Amino acid sequence: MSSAKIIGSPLPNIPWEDRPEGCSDVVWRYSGNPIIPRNATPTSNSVFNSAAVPYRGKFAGVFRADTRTRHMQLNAGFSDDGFRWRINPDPIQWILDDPELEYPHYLYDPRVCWIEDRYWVTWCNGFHGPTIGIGYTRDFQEFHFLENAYVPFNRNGVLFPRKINGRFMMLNRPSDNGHTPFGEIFLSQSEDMIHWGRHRWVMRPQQAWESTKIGPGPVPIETTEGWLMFHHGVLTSCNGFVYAWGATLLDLDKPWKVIARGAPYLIAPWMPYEQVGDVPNVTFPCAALADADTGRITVYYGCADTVTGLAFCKVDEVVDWVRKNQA
Ligand code: BMA
Repeated sequence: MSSAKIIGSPLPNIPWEDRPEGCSDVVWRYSGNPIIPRNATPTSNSVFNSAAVPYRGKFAGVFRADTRTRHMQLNAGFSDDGFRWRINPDPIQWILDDPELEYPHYLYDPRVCWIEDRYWVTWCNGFHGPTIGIGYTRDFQEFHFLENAYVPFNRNGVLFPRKINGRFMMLNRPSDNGHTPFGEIFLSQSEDMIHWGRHRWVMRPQQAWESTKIGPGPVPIETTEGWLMFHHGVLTSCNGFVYAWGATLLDLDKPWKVIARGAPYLIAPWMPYEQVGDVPNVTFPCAALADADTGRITVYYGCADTVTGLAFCKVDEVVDWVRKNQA
């Protein structure tokens, strides 16, 4: 068994449920899934692919709460325990620091990442096609939209939770304007969160379950054995896309270098709430909480583009699994 430990803060109130008896899976689902229903606000069509973080002893987050006009928007939300969420009925009103910036045409698949002094928010931003928008908040009330990191098209901008070698780093997934039939993971670097360059290639689809495209999921978790990255992978079946997720270890100093990659998926759409919804057969992780004291990790993932679920694992077990299940 690996002795991997989380490098980070304790989170004694991490939402948690022990692995069910008789289950030998490395990652297991919460028995109360889904935790957020599609009608969590009076006007929401669906609440999924969303990001939660520890906030002032409790939890806060940025939620993809598509409306009943099917507009894609982000709403802030709050929780005492990480399980039961109050999602604001109104979307985030972005403050544009540069008036020449265009107000986001649409917003989806947010990630939230605490770095140094604030919560950074990244999302897939409508800017004449999808690209990565970057904003920040300190209190989940006032949100500033800083800039688009890239020209279109890109999806899945995922920051690392600290500077590495003096630079901010962001995993991302160049794409096209539609339901992209390809996708590999890249990493871009920045000194100021505005200008992104020094692009490095990270990895391509490898296994059948991810053969169409892959993309980064939650903010990577720093461990004693490397950055633990969960990623989603997409298979094209005779009946459409199937979204599952797996895990990879990245080098701590050069996080574009893969140390070890688990070949099988960890979670795939097996449950009815993952198989039935607005987009069938989707499990899509966007956030993870981690407790450095116990090694517990809790993942928030979107289910069938409709509701939000939780899954659990332990850092030593998942790192061990990645190392033992390489292709
Ligand atoms: C992707 C994004 C995700 C979504 C997935 C499945 O391209 O739009 O938000 O979960 O497709 O529909």
